[in-house]
Amino acid sequence: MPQKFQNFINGKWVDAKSGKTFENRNPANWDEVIGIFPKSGKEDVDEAVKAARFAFEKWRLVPAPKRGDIMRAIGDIMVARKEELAREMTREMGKVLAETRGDVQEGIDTAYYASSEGRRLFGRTVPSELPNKFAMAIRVPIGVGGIITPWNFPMAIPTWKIFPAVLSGNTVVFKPATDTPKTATTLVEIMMEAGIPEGVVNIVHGGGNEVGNAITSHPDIDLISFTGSTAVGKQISRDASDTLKRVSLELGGKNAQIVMDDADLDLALDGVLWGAFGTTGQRCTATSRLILHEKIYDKFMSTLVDRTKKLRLGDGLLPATEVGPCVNESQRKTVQSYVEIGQKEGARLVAGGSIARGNGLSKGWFHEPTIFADVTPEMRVAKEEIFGPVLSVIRTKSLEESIAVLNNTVYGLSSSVYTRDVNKAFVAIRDIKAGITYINVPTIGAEAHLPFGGVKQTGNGHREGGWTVYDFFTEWKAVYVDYSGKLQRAQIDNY
Ligand code: UN1
Repeated sequence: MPQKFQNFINGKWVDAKSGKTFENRNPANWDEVIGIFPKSGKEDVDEAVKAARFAFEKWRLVPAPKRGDIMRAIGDIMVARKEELAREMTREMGKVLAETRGDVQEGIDTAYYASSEGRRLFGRTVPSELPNKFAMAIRVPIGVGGIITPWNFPMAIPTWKIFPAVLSGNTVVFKPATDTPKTATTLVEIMMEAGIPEGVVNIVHGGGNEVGNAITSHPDIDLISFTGSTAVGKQISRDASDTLKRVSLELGGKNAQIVMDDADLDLALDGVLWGAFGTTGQRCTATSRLILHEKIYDKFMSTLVDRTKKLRLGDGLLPATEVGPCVNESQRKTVQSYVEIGQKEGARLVAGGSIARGNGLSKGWFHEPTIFADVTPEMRVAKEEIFGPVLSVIRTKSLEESIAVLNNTVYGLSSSVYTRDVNKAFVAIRDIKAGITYINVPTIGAEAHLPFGGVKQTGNGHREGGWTVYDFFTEWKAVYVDYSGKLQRAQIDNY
């Protein structure tokens, strides 16, 4: 019998009020049920928000360094359980073990960063324009946060949001993706074990239409942090506008790697293979376009195609596997539909293009790593996010043209340039429109202590990661203390 899981509301494990459930299966072997989870609705969200609102009044008064101590304890538990967590995550969403270990590591890094931020949360003191008057700005927590997360980084992304939210003194209602409810549940268990008080973190499982919508339109939720598709992000933005919630959106990408003719081609090749087919292309930072200088185009393509065809697909728990399955059937269908679109548009299919069959692959959502050559910037496969193992290759003549092609998208998350010419590198850093630019590094692999996020339709201007995420989860309060003992009128008595 598959294990049954519950929501966690106000410190108690509970079923959905409706009693409904949904199943979660292993994408590498759909016969294997990971667990049965509550299919919650608005009434469950209401309970969770009530608990979070109540808990907030106490939690906001706990000194931030003390909250940081709990974060450190969370990190310590994650370190001790890293291998077990990674295995559970690979079973649940399919990416290879080395990558789920990395995903846990990002969570650990985020926990320790949050722990140390408990002793910073810096405000500012500034001089007042009047004598005997003190002026400062301090950070204060905001209230209840709605946390809505995707399946592709089932540990790291929830931690990016929940740890800084909670460290800052907020409480949260957490809705994880329905493809990765188990990892999310384990994360909540770890937080409780480390000493997070009841009501501070609540988890409500279920779909976007029921649980997600109830969160984004809830009058008693103050902020929303969401990672997912641009279409859903726009809808959240609209829903949240009625109650003027603060909203942080991390959305789609159509990231490109440029390879100049002066680049170290072996390095660039390793980079694009990892960026395009690591995580089966299912990262918002994945390399979806390769922009190749014409002088090296043919040579680079022939090795790229060879190496791509040799990539070993399989269950991510097996040590030889390099590329895991797509997360579910609908994701694989999207990939298949783009393979058709690319061919109809006249792109040349040079690797992959089909559902992967063969030993050990028949019961999973596997798709071959796929490359389209001779793609032009106007094709849909050059512009739209696919979120799967598909790479579109575009030929260019110069750095300027390469940057123009790279910028020719509504998205602006990650970008990469391979060159040995420092002048070219700095022109690229200046002119590329993206939240992240890598030089001689693939488009994936952001570190947890730097700002993470994108420009244009990749987001709405906020950043996760590092110190920047604390700007989202705190409000600035300006404080003036007049110790002159008399009424001093600013802008009037002093001028
Ligand atoms: C994502 O795909 O949503 O930079 C996050 C990276 C990872 C995070 C990806 N550290 O590729």
